[in-house]
Amino acid sequence: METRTSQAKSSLVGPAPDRPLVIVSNRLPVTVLRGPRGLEGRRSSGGLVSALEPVLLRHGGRWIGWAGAELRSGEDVWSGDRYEMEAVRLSAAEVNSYYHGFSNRTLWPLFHCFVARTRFNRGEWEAYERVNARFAEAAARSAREIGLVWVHDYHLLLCPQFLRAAEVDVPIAFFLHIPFPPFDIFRLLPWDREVLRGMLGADLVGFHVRNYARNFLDCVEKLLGVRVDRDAMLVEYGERTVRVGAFPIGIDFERFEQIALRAPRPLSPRREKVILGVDRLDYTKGIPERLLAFERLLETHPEHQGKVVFLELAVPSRFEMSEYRQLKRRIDELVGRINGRFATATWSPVRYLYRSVSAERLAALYRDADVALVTPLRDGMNLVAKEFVACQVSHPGVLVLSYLAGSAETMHEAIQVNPYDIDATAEALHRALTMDEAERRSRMVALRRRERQYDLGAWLDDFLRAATAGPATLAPPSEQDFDRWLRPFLSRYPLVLFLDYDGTLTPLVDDPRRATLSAEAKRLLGACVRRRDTKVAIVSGRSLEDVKALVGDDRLYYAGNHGMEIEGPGLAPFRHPDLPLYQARLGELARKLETLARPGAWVERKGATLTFHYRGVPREEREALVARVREAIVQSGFQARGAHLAVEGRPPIGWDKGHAVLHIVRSLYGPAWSERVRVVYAGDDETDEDAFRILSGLGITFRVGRADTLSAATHRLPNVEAVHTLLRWVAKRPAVRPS
Ligand code: ADQ
Repeated sequence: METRTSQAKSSLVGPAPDRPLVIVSNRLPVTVLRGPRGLEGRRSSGGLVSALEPVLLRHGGRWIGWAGAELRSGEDVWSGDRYEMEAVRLSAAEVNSYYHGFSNRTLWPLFHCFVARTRFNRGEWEAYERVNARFAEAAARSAREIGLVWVHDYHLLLCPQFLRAAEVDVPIAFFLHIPFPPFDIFRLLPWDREVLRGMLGADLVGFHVRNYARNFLDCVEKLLGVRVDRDAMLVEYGERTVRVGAFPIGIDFERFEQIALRAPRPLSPRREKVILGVDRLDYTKGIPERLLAFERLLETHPEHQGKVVFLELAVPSRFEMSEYRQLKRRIDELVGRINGRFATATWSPVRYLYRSVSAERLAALYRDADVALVTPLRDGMNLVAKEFVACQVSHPGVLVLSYLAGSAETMHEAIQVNPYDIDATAEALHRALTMDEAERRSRMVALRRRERQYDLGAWLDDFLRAATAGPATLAPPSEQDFDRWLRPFLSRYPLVLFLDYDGTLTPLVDDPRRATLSAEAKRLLGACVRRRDTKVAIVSGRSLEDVKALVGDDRLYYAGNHGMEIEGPGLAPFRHPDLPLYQARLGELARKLETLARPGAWVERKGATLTFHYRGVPREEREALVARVREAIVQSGFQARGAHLAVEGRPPIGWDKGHAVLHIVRSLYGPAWSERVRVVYAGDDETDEDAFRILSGLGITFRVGRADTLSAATHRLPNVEAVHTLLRWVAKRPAVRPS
């Protein structure tokens, strides 16, 4: 059984947070219409409203969302009894591109694994970004003196990141109501990384079931290279640790049960058994497949003919989209065909209602049904299965449930089916219709107990407690982590380990002249290079002489000046052949920059390149100074590149740390080096990105530092200590025998 919901059944809406909160969702709990007498509000009846309104009624706060009408300024905030509502204004074009377009034609089908129905359109993506930013702006304005901002669902995946950028200083939580797809489906989205970064703006990212949470962790690890802890469900992102969790939503069980107990009962006993289907009319719900399974039942078990009816209740949904209109036509045809084929003068096998029904009528239908046929082709959770169970207050019926619904992860006592398998679903229906009462009762009792216990209140308690639990931290990378990342890749090959110096082997310090290597780092480097199967190269922006002196071990390889000068054991010393061409001009540039130096700024001459340091210059003077330094560098025909509180001037030679890596491995192992040796690279600097890009697909690369900086590296490490752990693993790993 799913045990995430640790607190059993509680009062509707639990303890945390004790301050008001802001809920952000695509739709507000009212739909506003502009009628002849001005604006009129109609209460929305969706599941999201009934699930979330109790929190705002209890704690107060504000609900931010789209009202469904084009509003003018001044018309967009209302106060209710306990909370306020604020409408985000969207133009008709934005509704088209953000809502009908990117939300419902890209994310909805893709996240439900309907790849062939998914459309990718850059214009719609850009509108989605803009609208998400607007929702976040509205939420950020309201996010003062509150306990939490809680963002909902696939329409607003980028909203948490925009809130974070707006420096909202209360916890930000996000909950996804639909599935999160597996990595190989998710990566089809051209904006896959952007979406993940958007979601990771939150402190807590919640899903219905563990499987979706695991898919998310896979995607985050593989696409962003960030560290995740699968057991504790944590992601290291920037300077924060994001919690990820499974929170299976429940229903207001008691309310459904009470309505079912009170709802009028049929006057005479029914002649036929009833199979019930209840859905929003959506292609994910598997309505045609369900009709086909019922038809197959009548073919293969003709004894049910005349004795069973299938009642399908479908609420109209997204009728503006042609695929939904097509689906409706297909269902109409199937209903017609099955009735035409099997109906008699006194019996029609399928009854089909295309409308919404009242809560009371719905509860009575659930109560009196013999079988609920809930067979979505994919569904985040599916509340219908839970509502059916809550309303089973008379004779026990049977739940036939698709294993592709999130609810199947906990509703074990249902008869679970593959909804694509028409024969198997027909057989499951036969089994349900002929199941004896003792078995039906045992199954229903267990299903009801669980849903009563893990109801909507328990879900809210559980989520809000996690959302306001305070910061989490991921354990630092361990040798086991490196074992997992590196051992399969290294296999039985020798290793060349490339390391940047400042910020990678030693912490960044204010004065680079004081960045000495610790005794422990020296010892670890020594332990690595003592191995016959391992070579270590230091690749730095410092001059070759400087970095060699700082490390002080001549068993290592050194690439200075971003790789323009290289030396090491068994390697012919390398100086880029074009360097002499720039020597005189570099001297002139150094003199020019020296005229710009002042207290707290100085020029470092590094032979092939130079660096203008300005770390001691007062903050307010830096911007103007950097602009002048850059201008001088560019005017002299050199390239200016930003570094840590410094600007570097480099000759315009197409050569960087990536080229240096290739030069070293090719010189040592020949052009087919990738068949003889494995390469691992760790660096913390923008200039290391050149090496990460060149090594993509060829090596394993680690970007050291904040995990939310963009990087081409395959993995992230938080700090210098983690690099030392890498060295410890390299020094200790099983030896490779020379082949
Ligand atoms: P939905 O896709 O809307 O929700 P679901 O969970 O089944 O799917 O909820 C449908 C709701 O509509 C139920 O409360 C049901 O009672 C009601 N309904 C359906 N047909 C009706 C009818 N004819 N008349 C009246 N009411 C009707 C999304 C996700 C789900 C997830 C929920 C909640 O797609 O997977 O369970 O959010 O997170």
